Amino acid sequence: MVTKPKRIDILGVATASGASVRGCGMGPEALRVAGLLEALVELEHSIADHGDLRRVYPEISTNPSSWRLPEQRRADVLELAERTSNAGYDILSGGHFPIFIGGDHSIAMGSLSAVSRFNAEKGKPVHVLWIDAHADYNTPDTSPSGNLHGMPLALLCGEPGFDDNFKGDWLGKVDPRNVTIFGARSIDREERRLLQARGVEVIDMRKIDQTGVVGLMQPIIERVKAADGHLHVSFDVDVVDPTLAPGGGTLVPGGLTYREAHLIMEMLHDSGVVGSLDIVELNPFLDHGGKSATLLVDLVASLFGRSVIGEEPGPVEFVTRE
Ligand code: 6HN
Ligand code: MN
Ligand code: MN
Ligand code: MN
Repeated sequence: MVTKPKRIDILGVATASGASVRGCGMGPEALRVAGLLEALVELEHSIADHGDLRRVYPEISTNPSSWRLPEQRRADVLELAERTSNAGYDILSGGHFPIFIGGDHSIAMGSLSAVSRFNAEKGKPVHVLWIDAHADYNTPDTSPSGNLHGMPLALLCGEPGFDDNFKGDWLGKVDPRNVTIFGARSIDREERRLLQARGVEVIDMRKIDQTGVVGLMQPIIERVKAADGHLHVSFDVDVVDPTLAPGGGTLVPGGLTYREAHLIMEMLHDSGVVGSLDIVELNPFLDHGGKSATLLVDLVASLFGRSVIGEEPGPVEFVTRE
């Protein structure tokens, strides 16, 4: 059993600029409509909703086949990464638990930067659990698509290939040996080489099939506990099987079952080591009647203590919108 975090702060980052498929900019609102705040209040957490960071596009795309041009989307990603990093850092400095709701996975350039900057000052090691069908460890040199949502982990792990626009006070750093990718089933050729060279742990779906979630999660949790570390969980909706979560732009068959996904969150709750969370890649335009959004809200509830048997609820301190 775990003490409740001080206060949970929700920060939306309403963007799809890291992806080539539009729609996940609507993700934060869909998660709210699916009852994210209410689920946390129901569990008697105190929460604050900071609303959404978004970029007001200074120009209309003239590209008929796509939407915004690659260089425009890159400018969006960079601006939002800086703003997310700074806003996330302020939330952590206030002693609160940030939930970053996307938005495509490029928002983790900002969220993970906030987490790593904050903990570096405290001398606390950051561990990352990247729950995703993909590894998101491409660089501009290895990426087959050029899409920035496939690159946030590589950027944070200090991989070469990113130009100076990707540097700045906002950018944090993560040790690749403290990163575990969980649920992978689509990794690009050069990306796989990089992961192996850096010692990133990759738990693919085959390992999950053979060993099961419990035996794979336990050592991850123990390692963070032994290091007295901060665990950042980055949850990409496409890790779940597409039959259960169709609301994503880069779906891959053969994903987590409903119970596997919940069990991961339940174990993480009980571990008490999670200090921050991303919920990303939800595309309400592709979702089926809110199915994926609802599943994500239920998974967040599991991470924050929802259980069938129930537990002693703590007091509600306050609920605010900022
Ligand atoms: N995501 N590896 C592919 C790429 O384009 O780099 C897919 C990335 C998907 C990213 O799902 O967050
Ligand atoms: Mn991802
Ligand atoms: Mn993915
Ligand atoms: Mn199973």
